[in-house]
Amino acid sequence: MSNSNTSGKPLRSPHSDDAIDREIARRTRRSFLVGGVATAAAIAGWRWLTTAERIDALPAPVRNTLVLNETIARGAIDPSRLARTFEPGDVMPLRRNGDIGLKTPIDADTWRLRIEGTPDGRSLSLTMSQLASLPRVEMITELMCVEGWSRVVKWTGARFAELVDRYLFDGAGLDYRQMLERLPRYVAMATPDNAYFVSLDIESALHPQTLLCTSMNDAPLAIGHGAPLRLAMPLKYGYKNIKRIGTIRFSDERPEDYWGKRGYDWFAGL
Ligand SMILES: Nc1nc2c(c(=O)[nH]1)N[C@H]1C(S)=C(S)[C@@H](COP(=O)(O)O)O[C@H]1N2
Ligand SMILES: [Mo]
Repeated sequence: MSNSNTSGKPLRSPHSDDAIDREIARRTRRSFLVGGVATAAAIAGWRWLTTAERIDALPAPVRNTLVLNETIARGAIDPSRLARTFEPGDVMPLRRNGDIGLKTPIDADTWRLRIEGTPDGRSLSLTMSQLASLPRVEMITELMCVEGWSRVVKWTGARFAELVDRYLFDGAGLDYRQMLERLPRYVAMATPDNAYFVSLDIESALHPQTLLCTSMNDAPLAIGHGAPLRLAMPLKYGYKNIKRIGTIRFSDERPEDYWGKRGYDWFAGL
C-alpha cells in the first residue's frame, strides 16, 4: 500500500477538475477499501443526522456494509503505514468541536489517569509527571471531523504504545507484535464523568501515530481541546480523538463507543 509520507501542501479547495482528479488519485492511493469505510461512515452520519431520534438503528444494508468494512480494515492496520504528515507552515488555527464530558471544572495538580484491565489484573493511577516522563513525540497531522471540516494540527505528547510498554510491561521494550500478543483486543477511553467515551481496536491504539497529548500547536491544551490529556490519532476520524481522558480500560469484549452507539461507523478509519 503506497501511503507515503509526503509533505506537499494539503488540498484545500477542490473547485477545478484538476483538483478533483488529484483528490480522487490521492484517495485511490490510500486504498479503495479504506475509502469505502469513509464513504460508509459519511452515509451513516448523514442518515443519523437526518433521522434525529433513531439511535443505533441504521437500515440493515448500511449496518452490514460497515461491519464488513471494519473486518477488512482491521487486517489492514499496519504500524508502518503512516497517516500523512505536514510541515510546520501547514499548521492551521484550531477549531473546537464537541464539549461532551468537558463541563465540570478540573484540577490539573491532582489529575490522575486511571488504567484498568491490564493483563496482570492491576489498576494503575498515573500522575501528569509520570506521563510527562515518557518520550515526547511531535507530529503534524490532519484532524478530520466527519462533519466535513479538517485542521492540520501540531500535536505533542507520548505514544500510547510507550505508555503501555513503560507502565504495563515495566519498560521491557516490547515491539508492536509482542504487545499485541499480550494485550486484550480493545481499549476504551472515557472522560472522568464517563459522559464521552470511545473504544478502539488494540491495533490502532498501538499505532505509532496514536498519541496521548498535552499540547496542541505548541501551547498547552486548552480546556475546550481536552486539557490536561487528550488523544490524537490521525488514522481515525475526529470523534475517536477523545478530549480529557480520565480512564483507559483494556478488555476482550468490545466496549461501547459514544458515536458508535448513535449509528456512526465504529471503526472510523481514514
Ligand atoms: N470529551 C470529548 N472529546 C471529543 C468530543 C467531545 O464532544 N467530547 N468531540 C470529538 C469530535 S466529534 C471532534 S471532531 C474532535 C474535535 O477536537 P477539537 O475540538 O480539539 O478540534 O474532538 C472529539 N473529542
Ligand atoms: Mo467530529
